[in-house]
Amino acid sequence: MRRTLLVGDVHGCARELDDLLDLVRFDPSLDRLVLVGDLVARGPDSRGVVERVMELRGEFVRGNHDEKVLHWWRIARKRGPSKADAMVPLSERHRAVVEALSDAHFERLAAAPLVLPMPEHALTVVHAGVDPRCAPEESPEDILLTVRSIDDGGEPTRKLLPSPWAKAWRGPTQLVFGHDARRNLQLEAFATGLDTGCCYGRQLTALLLDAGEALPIDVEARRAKLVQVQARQAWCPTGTGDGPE
Ligand SMILES: [Mn+2]
Repeated sequence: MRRTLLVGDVHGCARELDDLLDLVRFDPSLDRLVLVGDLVARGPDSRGVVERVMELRGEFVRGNHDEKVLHWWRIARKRGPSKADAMVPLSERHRAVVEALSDAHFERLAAAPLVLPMPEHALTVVHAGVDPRCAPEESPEDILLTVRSIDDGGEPTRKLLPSPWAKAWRGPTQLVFGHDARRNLQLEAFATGLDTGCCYGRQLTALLLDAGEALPIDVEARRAKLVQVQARQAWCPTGTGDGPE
């Protein structure tokens, strides 16, 4: 039976991605792999993750970490690595990623959209979220890549505040997203957050849907579609900032 596996933020955790694929007995000749972005950084093997996704012809939306290393690469390719270093200062974890990836890997990341509609499953994939006042396709790039909350003035922000954007999103589109490991699994009326902090030693979480199956609107029915593997270890310390790092 053909299925779609929608995977939360992998962040370089290639072994856990393999564990998840094994758990569901993923069949690359039949099944479809889709990721919510942030394939790279934090974990031990960003290159392995990108390679696996390319081998399996996986699809994904670009995450903020993917975009960070792409920003460096776009400049490096045209003007050289030292110009890129001057214009896009990299943290140690992003430096390790740009050193590990080949041009072919970067080209695959660069080809990923910010919004991936999946009408077959009555859902749309984004990395971080949307401005709940507009349709996903109309949300600004920065919001799609980094939003976490709605502030007191009603504006979307990357900060971790008491109101998650996902509670404010009233559909009608069901959104599947990642990015927000500190909130962990989120099952809202019209949004499902899959970042359960694998790179921090928690879990890698996915939704497993049959071909043509709409994402269940009922929260408990949706929960029944989740599959999860435990991280092999904590690969990086838990983040503290609200920034893009
Ligand atoms: Mn992210």
